[in-house]
Amino acid sequence: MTLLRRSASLLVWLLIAVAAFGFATTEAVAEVVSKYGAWQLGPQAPYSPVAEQTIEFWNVLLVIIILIAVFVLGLMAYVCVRFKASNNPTPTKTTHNTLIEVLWTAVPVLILVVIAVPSFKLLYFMDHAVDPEMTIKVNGQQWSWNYEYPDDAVSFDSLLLEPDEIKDGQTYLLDVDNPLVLPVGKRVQILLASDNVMHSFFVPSLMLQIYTTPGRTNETWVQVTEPGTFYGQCNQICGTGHSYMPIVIKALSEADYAAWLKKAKVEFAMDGTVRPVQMAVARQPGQVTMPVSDR
Ligand SMILES: [Cu+2]
Repeated sequence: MTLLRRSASLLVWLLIAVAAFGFATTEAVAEVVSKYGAWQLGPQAPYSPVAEQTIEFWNVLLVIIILIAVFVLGLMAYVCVRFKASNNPTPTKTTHNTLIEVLWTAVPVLILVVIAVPSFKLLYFMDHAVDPEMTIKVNGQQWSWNYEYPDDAVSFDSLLLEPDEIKDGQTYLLDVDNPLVLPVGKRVQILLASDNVMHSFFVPSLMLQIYTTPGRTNETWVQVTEPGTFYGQCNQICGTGHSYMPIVIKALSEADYAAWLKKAKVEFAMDGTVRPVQMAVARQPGQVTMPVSDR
């Protein structure tokens, strides 16, 4: 009996060990899938140099903000107790104190100057790619995104997947038919414009957030650090189809990217014609998403 019990418990432990090893290996091979989780607090994990530096700066600001909030709260609590009528029956008639007034002006200014230094450094760092290795053109449309690879004459629309097109592991309103595919580790210059109204190209885990504006070209850059899928959305209220133009960036290793590009050059070859400007199309009452022909 004991022998039976012992071998049963041994078997259970063996199964647990195998399961744990299985999890560990899938964990190591699994690619990054970056989207907001349920009950998530704070920003998404960073997967680009700009995102990494932004999160570092965000953490520094968090410490400064908490220190200031605790200091002000403590000061208020002290004043409430120390100077309440029962503890301080005859209040002083003081109205000015030069030292304190200079201090409460100078100290906040100093704090802002200290914050401004890393803030400007980061702003200039994220402004544009230094020596970009490739260029992507992003065009906002009503209501989808168009991606263009000018160096390779590749261009395609990226359309929302309708509920009946969603497969296992995909999310309605986040997944698209053709994601923007990028090679991992390459410094990519991104030029953005719009066909019609203002949109905003927003991918939080890569810290991309920039307007696409009709009639002008904006610039940003990205260098994805890990292979994976990174989700974002248009976050400028741009019209009735605003919720139906998510962004998916798929980062592939150099070899996988080369293989994708070879296929894309056939499937998404630019024919040299200029795309017509799309006009806004009113939706029918009760219609949930834009018909594909109108996007
Ligand atoms: Cu939009």
